[in-house]
Amino acid sequence: MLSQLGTSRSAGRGFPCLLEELLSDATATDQLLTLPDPDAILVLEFMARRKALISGIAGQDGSYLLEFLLAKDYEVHGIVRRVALEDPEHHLSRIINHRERIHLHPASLESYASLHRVVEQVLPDEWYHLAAQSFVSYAFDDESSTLNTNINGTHYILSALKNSVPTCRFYFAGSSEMFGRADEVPQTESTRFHPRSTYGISKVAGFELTRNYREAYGLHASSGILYNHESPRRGFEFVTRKITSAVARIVAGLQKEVRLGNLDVQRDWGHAREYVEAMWLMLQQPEPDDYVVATGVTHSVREFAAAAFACVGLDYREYVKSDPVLFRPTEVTVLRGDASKARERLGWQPRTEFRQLVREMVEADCRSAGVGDRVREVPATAHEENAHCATQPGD
Ligand code: NDP
Ligand code: GDR
Repeated sequence: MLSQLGTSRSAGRGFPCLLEELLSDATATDQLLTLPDPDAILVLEFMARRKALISGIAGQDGSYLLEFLLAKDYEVHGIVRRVALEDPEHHLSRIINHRERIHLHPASLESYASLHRVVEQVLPDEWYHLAAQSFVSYAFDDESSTLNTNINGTHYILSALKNSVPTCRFYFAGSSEMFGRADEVPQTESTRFHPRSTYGISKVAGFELTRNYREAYGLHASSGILYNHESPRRGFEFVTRKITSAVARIVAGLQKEVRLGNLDVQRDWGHAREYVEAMWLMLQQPEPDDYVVATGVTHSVREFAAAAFACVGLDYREYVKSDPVLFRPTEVTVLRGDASKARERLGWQPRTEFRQLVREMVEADCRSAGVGDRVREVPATAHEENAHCATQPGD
């Protein structure tokens, strides 16, 4: 039986099932006992290798999470849309380097059948549900598809897990956009939700579905209420990457200016690489729960632009234009999270400061544009000294 473990595992049978079979098979147990220690340990390690499934594996967070899980020796599976498998160069650029080490499955949030099939094939130990229509502005252009994709997709996954592998631990990617026009600053897990877009509404629905499956069916289902987190892998439509890629193109002489919307909104920006660690920590807790994940420090879009242009010695005021066409019909003017619970219970805290994050993004974009040598050290500017803090990270 020991020799069959490999086949059984690739056929998608989970650790508890294999262990049960092994213990009920006297010959296999005897065989294991006679193996030299290192071999027996190898076999047990192989069997204990946990299986994680990431929906949205090809997105910013999915790409960091898969690297984090591979480093922890997980067997990593991911869901991508079929078109991504057909055209990996364009759709899988963030994860292409890991293609040989992960298992990709075609499925769509719009299709219960496709998600159910993947659940049955993989029988995961942990599911990180990151896939979503994640661009808030787009939610104003197409409310129905945002609601359908985000709400139904979450429901389909929870339902498939309940039916096929109820022991699987589940993470839902909630968002600070659920707070929207918040009654208080900073926001905690008990702040009332007041979403300002169908995106925010869809995330509140996903959050409530997750809570309901936890309470009704005993699923180990947790939600992270994550604030904006960025990186050089951020999509180009989000304001931070729009700014840093514009900086690089302007320096390279490919663009003259960048048009943004409301420059005065404030966000609590952290680094994506650190935020995926919080997701994992949530699923390692004995009990499922919900956690705010944030830095506790806010900056305005204007401050982000000033810091980004300063990295290449330019004054943002000469290049950034605020265009009312790009304002949102309902804006969330300020978001700042209080991650005390995550710090106390998960031992999580942010490590990258605002200026480091901006610089890392500008540097990466400038390198890609062939003007990496233009990035320089920038002293803290007045803008950054004016950062709005209710709680300093690490307090
Ligand atoms: P991305 O937009 O980078 O990634 C989202 C992923 O979801 C993409 O890989 C996308 O695939 C996939 N996806 C979208 N629609 C579908 C669909 N119908 N079927 C299958 N897959 C689909 O987002 P992030 O990585 O930044 O965020 C991850 C999650 O966290 C999202 O749910 C987001 O809403 C949430 N979140 C993000 C925050 C942030 O600041 N980054 C903050 C709080 C919450 P494709 O490439 O094919 O479109
Ligand atoms: P957000 O991120 O909507 O917070 O959602 P985004 O970067 O799109 O906007 C942040 C703030 O900047 C303002 N803004 C602009 N935004 C964009 N995209 N383009 C512009 O030109 C521009 N000018 C000003 C916006 O109005 C907004 O106030 C992100 C996503 O990752 C969500 O999935 C996630 O849930 C939230 O963060 C937390």
